Amino acid sequence: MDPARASLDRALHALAAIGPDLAGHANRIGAQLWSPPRIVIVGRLKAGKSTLVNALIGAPVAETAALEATHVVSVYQDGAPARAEAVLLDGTRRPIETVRGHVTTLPASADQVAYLQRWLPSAAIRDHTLIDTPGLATLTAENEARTHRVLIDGFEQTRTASVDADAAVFLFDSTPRADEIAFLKKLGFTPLTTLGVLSRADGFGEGALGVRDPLEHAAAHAAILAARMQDTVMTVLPVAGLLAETSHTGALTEADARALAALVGIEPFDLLDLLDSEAPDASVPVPPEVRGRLVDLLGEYGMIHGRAIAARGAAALNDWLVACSGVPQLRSVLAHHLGVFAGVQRAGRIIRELDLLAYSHPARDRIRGIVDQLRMDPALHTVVLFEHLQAMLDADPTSPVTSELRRLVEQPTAAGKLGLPPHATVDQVRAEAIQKRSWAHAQALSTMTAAEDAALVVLIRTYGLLAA
Ligand SMILES: Nc1nc2c(ncn2[C@@H]2O[C@H](COP(=O)(O)OP(=O)(O)OP(=O)(O)O)[C@@H](O)[C@H]2O)c(=O)[nH]1
Ligand SMILES: [Mg+2]
Repeated sequence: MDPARASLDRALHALAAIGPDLAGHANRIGAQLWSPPRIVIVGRLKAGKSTLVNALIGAPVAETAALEATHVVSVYQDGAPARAEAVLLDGTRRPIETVRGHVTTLPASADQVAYLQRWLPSAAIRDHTLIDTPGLATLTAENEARTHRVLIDGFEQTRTASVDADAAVFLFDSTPRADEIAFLKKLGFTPLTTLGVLSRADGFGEGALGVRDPLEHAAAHAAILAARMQDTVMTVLPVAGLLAETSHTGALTEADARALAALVGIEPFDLLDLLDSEAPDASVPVPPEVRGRLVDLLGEYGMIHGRAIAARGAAALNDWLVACSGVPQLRSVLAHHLGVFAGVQRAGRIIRELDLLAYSHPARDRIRGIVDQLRMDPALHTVVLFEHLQAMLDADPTSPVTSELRRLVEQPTAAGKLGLPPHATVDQVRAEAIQKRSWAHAQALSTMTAAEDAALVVLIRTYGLLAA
């Protein structure tokens, strides 16, 4: 068990020991402690959200289509047997039939459904639950309203119907629009709990026929966007969701590889022409319906550039698709960064739930004692810093206190937390910590907001710990 979780678990046991009604609260809050963080996938209509969800889960469970596909928020969590429930706006739950993993009919009209909960036995979602959402700025106004309701309105109001996400993956296929960024800000995530994804990397820029390789171009553009959007996202990763879905869900067959290999030697431009035509052509070894299947699986980029690799078989083609997809890098960021900060955010939420109890319950003094002890616990130091970072991002995002807090939370080593290079000596670390502590003391004499007041108290303590 990680130390932060162990401390929270101990606190919940102490809470339960106070009285029988508090045992109920401890169980309710403990359920959050033991469930994996929730990551919500948001973005423009048709950005490729559901395709990416399928790739990450490793099975084609979310509906994807060229027309608007996702109508209700869907929560995908690890669990057996595979099953689904609709959670209605009034909090009631209704089981839903699935046919080979697909939801066929809803048990109520879509505007009565808060979200769908799906359980799938999949190791890929053991560490974080994924939430697929309807596209933003959708063709139908109701869909956008539904995303707002579950993520924003529902967030504060109806606990039963709210989705309670801990982090977000924000998808866009070019430069994000101002209204999308504004929506994202409303969700209340921090840059540490928001990952940008430049989707459809295989069609980026001039696309498959362009002079510049779209994957390389997308990677370069993602780096530019990451620098420009650092107040909103931790980083931006290029992802080719279609190639990811095909290669991660086992869709590709040996027959597909053979058919693709047979198209080798055709000029790219002629190949795309051929893909557009339905007519059988005796000179082409691959019939139109197989060509159609290949485009659906691989897209234009995958077809043009995959042909030579396909000659080595489906496994080689699959490996190449995985490498092109950007999913290995995405998984790594999910595991080592976004997932970690989602866990920090989750721990903070648990502490705030305890705060609420301390305000409202007759045993408030003893509960307050438990919470105060938690906030001083070294295992939860990052969680406390993160709470202050959230408050400062609201109160004064450009304050130097905010950037100090962000670095302290984000960097794993003492040198990194102080903005020093990784090879800094112990003496350098101590000197810098002492200097920063003096700086924080000086800042505390003239603060601009209550949030800054509170944050500086914790900064001073943190630099003291680092100096020691
Ligand atoms: N070429 C290419 N096509 C993609 C990619 N990602 C998704 N698509 C296609 O784009 C279409 C829409 O993808 P979805 O995953 O349904 O998009 P979505 O964001 O979930 O859409 P809504 O739920 O309607 O908002 C599908 O036909 C996908 O096959 C990609 O990386 N490359
Ligand atoms: Mg979708």
